Amino acid sequence: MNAPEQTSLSAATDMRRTLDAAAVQQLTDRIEAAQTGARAIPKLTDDFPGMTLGDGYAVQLELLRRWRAAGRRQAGWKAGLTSKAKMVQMGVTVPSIGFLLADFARAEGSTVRTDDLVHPRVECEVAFVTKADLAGPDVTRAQVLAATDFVVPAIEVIDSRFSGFKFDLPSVVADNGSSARYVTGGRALRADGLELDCLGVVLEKNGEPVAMGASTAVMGHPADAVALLVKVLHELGETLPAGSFVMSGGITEAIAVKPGDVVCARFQELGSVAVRFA
Ligand code: OOG
Ligand code: MG
Repeated sequence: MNAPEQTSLSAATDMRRTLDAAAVQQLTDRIEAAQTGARAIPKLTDDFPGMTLGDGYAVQLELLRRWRAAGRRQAGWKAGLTSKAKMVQMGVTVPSIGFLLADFARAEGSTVRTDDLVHPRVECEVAFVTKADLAGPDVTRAQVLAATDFVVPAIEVIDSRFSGFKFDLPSVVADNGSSARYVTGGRALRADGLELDCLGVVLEKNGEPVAMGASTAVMGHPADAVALLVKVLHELGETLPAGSFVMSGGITEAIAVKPGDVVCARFQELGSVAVRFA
């Protein structure tokens, strides 16, 4: 397998902004309406071609602020576009992060509705739960692992709110990294007993293998994606508190799902996670 395309961390964390406060509010209105109404909209850069990564995060953080003010609880964060398979599929070469609300979670083995989603896709990911705070621009893989309480296998259900699932980096960041639902399952295990950088995974849809890979595809080691996430948070003036749930990014390309599909992600060591769509 080829090494993941190397991306510059400074490129991922240049937070210069061009939008004024009114434009951030207007774009957050658009994203919030599209997410709540499960409606596809044109990507934001069609109207705001000068939009930067920093502008995208300004919209994302305003969306988070609104939803927390409405009483929704944050479970943690996700890193996305952290594997070459994902980058190639989406045509984006820089990883990004998004927030995860507790109410995005669905139970393993449950049936996930699709009528409140636009065009869902599934991804298999290694998720982390932390037991110590992580903060700053230079967190290492070892520090992430020391701060990890356990890892758990997960399926993320992503759902871009942009027409045709087509976007660029500022737009997808504003859309909270296409976050929609997530399902954990399998076995929660301590990281120190695992070779976390070489866990195989098979993604099955309706009993057929549709994608397969290994965790090394995520930046060489999924903990490095968590370190990248902490760096981006630092640039945004945030930290990763103990007790956070963190998804490290899809190992393979994402697979489209429709009502009636059953998806199972089978991870080496970590067990499997299954979910049905209706
Ligand atoms: C962006 C979200 C990417 C991942 O794991 O790479 C992501 C997208 O592809 O829509 O969640
Ligand atoms: Mg993902």
